[in-house]
Amino acid sequence: MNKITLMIEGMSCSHCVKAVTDGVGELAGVESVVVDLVGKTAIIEYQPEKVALEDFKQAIAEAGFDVQ
Ligand SMILES: [Cu+2]
Repeated sequence: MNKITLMIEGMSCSHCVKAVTDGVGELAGVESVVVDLVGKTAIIEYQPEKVALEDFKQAIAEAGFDVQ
């Protein structure tokens, strides 16, 4: 299991947090997602053989936000 912290720009409310959490959370191999609206972070625990940084970036972009 790996753990990564991403910086996310553009989240402004709990709906944004939910969009990011759901978008990343539905990826195969993701064990947990904790999004901090104030800190602008997402802490993701994942199985590195199944999913990678590019997948997180894509899912977050599809939710409408940028990874720094
Ligand atoms: Cu929002």
